[in-house]
Amino acid sequence: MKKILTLCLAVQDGKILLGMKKRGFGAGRYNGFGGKVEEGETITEAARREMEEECGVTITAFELVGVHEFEFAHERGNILEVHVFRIDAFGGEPQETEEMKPEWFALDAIPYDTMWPDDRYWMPLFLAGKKFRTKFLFGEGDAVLEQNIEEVETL
Ligand code: 6U4
Repeated sequence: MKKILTLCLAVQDGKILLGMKKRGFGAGRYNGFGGKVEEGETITEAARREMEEECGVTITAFELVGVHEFEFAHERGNILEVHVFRIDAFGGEPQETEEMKPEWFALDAIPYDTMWPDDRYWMPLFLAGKKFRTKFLFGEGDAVLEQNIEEVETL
């Protein structure tokens, strides 16, 4: 089974916008904004909706830059396919919501220790403006057991 999710990362003036997830899957970690694609919506529509729901801003310029496939050792075959968008412009000011507390980080001070453990491996490609496809297998405590990161021309 495959679940399709979105992950939106806004970069502006040498900073990246992350959110501290306050509840649910990944709570206690900084991450981009996003979530499950709902029935009847496109992946792009889902990304827009999640940015509005989770930090109250409206995307005005974006690009799909990566696709991850995440799998957990305790449930092999259950794939999270996460579509990563770089958000180049948005309307409004990021606001704290019930789900996320937004915060800007300098690009050389990304809080990898409090993020998903895969992020430190692919974020450099993202920050270099590259496109990528990855596969990660997570074990106990979300440790990275296997990883494959491929730079691609198009997605
Ligand atoms: P509900 O329960 O419907 O509110 P929803 O907000 O739709 O959930 P959620 O919170 O499960 O979805 O989304 C998880 C978010 O975490 C998505 O943006 C994808 C992202 N994500 C999941 N695994 C990740 C990982 N290993 N590394 C990463 N982001 C991950 O950087």
